[in-house]
Amino acid sequence: MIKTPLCSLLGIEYPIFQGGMAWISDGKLAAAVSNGGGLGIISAMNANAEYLKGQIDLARSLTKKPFGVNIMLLSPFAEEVAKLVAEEKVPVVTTGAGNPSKFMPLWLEAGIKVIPVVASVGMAKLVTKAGASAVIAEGGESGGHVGELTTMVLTPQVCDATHLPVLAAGGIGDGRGIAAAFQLGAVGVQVGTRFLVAEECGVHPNYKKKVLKANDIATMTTGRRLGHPVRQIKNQFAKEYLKAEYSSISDEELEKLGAGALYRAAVEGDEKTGDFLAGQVAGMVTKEQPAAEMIREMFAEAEEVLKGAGKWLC
Ligand code: TUI
Repeated sequence: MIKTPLCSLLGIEYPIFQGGMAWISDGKLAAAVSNGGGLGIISAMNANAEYLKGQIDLARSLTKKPFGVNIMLLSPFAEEVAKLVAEEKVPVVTTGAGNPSKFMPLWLEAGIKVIPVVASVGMAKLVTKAGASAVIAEGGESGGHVGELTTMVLTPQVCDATHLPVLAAGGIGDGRGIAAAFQLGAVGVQVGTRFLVAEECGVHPNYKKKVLKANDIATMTTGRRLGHPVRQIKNQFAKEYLKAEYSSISDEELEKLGAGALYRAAVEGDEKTGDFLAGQVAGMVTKEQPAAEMIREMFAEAEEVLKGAGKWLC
């Protein structure tokens, strides 16, 4: 059995979070992960409070276990969803793509455990001071909005910079990755891309197919010109977007080009014009299975790896 301080902090069986993936991580997927002993997380993405309330109610109808909500700080609805999670007293809030400090007093007042995703040591120190319960150190191997550092170098530096429990994220999709994260000092992991092919995940079947078919070099990043690099599976959309970034079109035109592309991938399954956000882990995800089975399998493998961790010592 692998038990870490994260399990007792949150009342979960396995120290694993399911990443809040926009248009993908809904109440049904979050409940399945929580019922499997991890922490399921609903993505508030770019949606309003009414949508999020519906997903929170759905999760509560499917599980009695704790779950979380991820708030993407670049969302135009960040303010209203921040208020909603406080009213609803959601047990855990994770944040992404920015500095959550301005919402922290509201969430802490509501008794919420706030666990921000950070991509740098500076942000880890800042959220530690602001009252976070733990931090997620996310390397650029992950899907969606990514930072510059890899999980391998970011995780130990974040562990050195904070007394809080640290979860590693980015590039983790099996038990070997979990064991490696623990060796870097993490006491938990966040996994996105592998849960995208969970049976309970309602993303369009074409999205799952793309992840299952992906190899080691199937992803690429775009978005550096606008300051928000995003990792996705290479396809017509991603290649055209990258070309446009290096052309003379205006930033406004470029933004327009990206609008709705994730929706076209996740909801409509449009293989050409959709933007299939995914982490580098896509290259090692090979089968669709129930979320609970994924969790059991990953931790059984991590245990085996950790038991053999001293095998090269002489
Ligand atoms: O947020 C994510 N992943 C995402 S958000 C998203 S929607 C989006 N689409 C286009 C452009 C931007 C966003 C799709 N996937 N992951 C968590 C994450 N947070 N990764 C990196 C960070 C991060 C980056 C900078 C956290 C804090 C941060 O601070 C910067 C600062 O100093 O404000």
